[in-house]
Amino acid sequence: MSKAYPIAKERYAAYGIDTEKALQQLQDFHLSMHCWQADDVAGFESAGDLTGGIQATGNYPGKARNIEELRSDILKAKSLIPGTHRLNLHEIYGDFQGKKVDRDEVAPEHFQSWIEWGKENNTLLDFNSTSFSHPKSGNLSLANPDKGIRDFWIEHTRRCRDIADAMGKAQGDPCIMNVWVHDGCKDQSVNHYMYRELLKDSLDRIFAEPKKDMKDCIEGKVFGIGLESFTVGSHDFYTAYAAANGKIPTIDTGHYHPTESPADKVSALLNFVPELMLHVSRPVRWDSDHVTLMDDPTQELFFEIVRAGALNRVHYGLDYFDGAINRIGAYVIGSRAAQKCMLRALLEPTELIRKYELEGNTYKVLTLLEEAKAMPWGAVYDEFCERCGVPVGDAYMAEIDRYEKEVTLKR
Ligand code: RNT
Ligand code: ZN
Repeated sequence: MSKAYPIAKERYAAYGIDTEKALQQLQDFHLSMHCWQADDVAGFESAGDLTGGIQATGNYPGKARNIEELRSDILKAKSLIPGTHRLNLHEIYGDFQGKKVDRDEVAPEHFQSWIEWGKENNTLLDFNSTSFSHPKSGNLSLANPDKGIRDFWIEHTRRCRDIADAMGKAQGDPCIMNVWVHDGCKDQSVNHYMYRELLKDSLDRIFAEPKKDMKDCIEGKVFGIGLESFTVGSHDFYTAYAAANGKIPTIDTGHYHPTESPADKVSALLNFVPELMLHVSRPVRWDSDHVTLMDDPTQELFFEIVRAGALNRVHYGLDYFDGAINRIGAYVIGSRAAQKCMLRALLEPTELIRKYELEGNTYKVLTLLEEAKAMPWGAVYDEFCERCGVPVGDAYMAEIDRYEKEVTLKR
């Protein structure tokens, strides 16, 4: 145990906060690590370009080129992140054994080896359908007026639900499946209503079959690159759809207007939908998917979840893909940052602050919020790392550098 932890424990105890309880809660806090940081969202299907309004920039050497390398990188990252975490797979990361398996042909068998890998490595799996980077993607998939193309993507997404259900069943814990489609228009369009009607109809058909072992999430956004003028699946569209159909909205923190607060959506949405999925990311000027940091918007998001008493109503996915830096480092930094934000929220003397607020004593509210910022939460996080047997503080850099030298730079 570090010398700082007992002091931190005492300081928090003075506010009635039990750091041991917070450490236990942090142990029960599972991130869903996105597999796509390891290879800049390339997947194993083809060597085609990344399309669908998203973009990974940077050419840092050593990205994972196949399923073995990807698994090795994920395990390396996990070994440097305290706690136990899930893995979030996209459909294009199936174990296709070198065969061409089109998106409307994919089936649970292509994820059997992932299911086994998950079991062997104590990692629960989540899943995503994949509408981007495919010849039939174009600007419109599930909202495409061309029936053939629309049916193709409906079939794909239905099959993805079968896969997610098989994963959930095998792991004895629901697989959280996210549907994000890029559908939109680059320029002016007078058919907004029609596109949204088509998307709604596609979703109705996709979700028609009830599933036991998976949960459906739907993710909106403001715009995609090359699709700047109109997004079919906007925040309002999916919020209304989720509320009307008991589905889970996905809040991607990069998918809102720059002055809009994703954190403020937590308490609004949770009054109408059962659960939330998060894609924690860091937009820089646009939906750029930079590595998650302990910045104000991220911190505010976790405060809102804890203050709403909604810890168990949220699924904590990460979603960033920076091709410009060491990719293992990206995983470790972003995952630890999300955990630190969660820990700070767990250590907030919320009940006391609530009391002052209800008494109308704003100066005391502000005092406690300000003082909490300088409380020794870092010592509690270090203690968490130590108890989990992972490097404390920046000590993980040595292992990342070793792995880079011995493994990724040799690719
Ligand atoms: C794109 C969405 C989506 C993707 C991943 C790869 O804007 O955020 O979640 O980032 O599915
Ligand atoms: Zn996302």
